[in-house]
Order: sequence, then structure tokens, then C-alpha cells
Amino acid sequence: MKLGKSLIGAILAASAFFTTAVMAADHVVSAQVTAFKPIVVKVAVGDTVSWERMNGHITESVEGMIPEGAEKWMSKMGENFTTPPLTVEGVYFYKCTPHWGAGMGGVIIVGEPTNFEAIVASKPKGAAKRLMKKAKKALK
Ligand SMILES: [Cu+2]
Repeated sequence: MKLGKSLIGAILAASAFFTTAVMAADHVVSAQVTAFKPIVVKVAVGDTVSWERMNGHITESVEGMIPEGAEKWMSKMGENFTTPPLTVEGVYFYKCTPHWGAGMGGVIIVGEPTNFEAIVASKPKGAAKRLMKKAKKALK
């Protein structure tokens, strides 16, 4: 019966919509040699980010380069870390501290990049500058 099928279709579409609207997503970043992939992740407010293949690496939020009121983090060496739900909108820079000199870091963009202009205005150098350029591209 045609009507029955379309009704089921409508119910399935509605439930899929509510699932994506309500459930927070987890975004996986993989450590590869001395780089994080993907280097920039855009997530929704309340989502989490997890790192895998973290043997020999850590993830640590960069001082002054996360939104005001957001919680810092620092994982243990080799730990496949997951952030708490990222509830403060803005741009989060993070680094693998032992490999920061080699440029190992990444960016998480949660919702609107509320603090990005301030980060640009602070004229970051070195690895942070490279991350800033990657984030700029991702925000275009
Ligand atoms: Cu590392």
C-alpha cells in the first residue's frame, strides 16, 4: 500500500532527524608520525573529540588559545584521550607538547569561532601560526 509506505518513510526520516539533532557526535583525530589528522575538525556544541594511535603523543590545549570559560585539558602520554563535551563555542588550539617544536598540533572549531579574531590579533608564531592559517582556511 502506497500510503503505508510513505508513512513509514516519514517516520524513519523524522527519527533520523531527531537522532542527529539530539545525540552529540564524537570526532576522531589520529596521530600519524608527528601530525594529527585531520588537523582541523569542525564540531557542534556539545560534541567530543577523541584521539587515537597516541603511542608516544599527548594532547594538551594551548594556553590562551581556547575560548574564555572553556576547560583546559592534558592527556597522559600514549593515552587515547576523549575531551569532555565541548560546550563553549570557539576555536581550540591543542598541541602534542613533546612534538610541538616539530609542529604537532591541531585545531577544534566548536560552533562559531568566537575567539578566533583575538587569536589572530595576538600574532602567534611558529607552530601556532601554522595552525592559525589552517583554521582560517577551514573557516572560509
Ligand atoms: Cu607527538
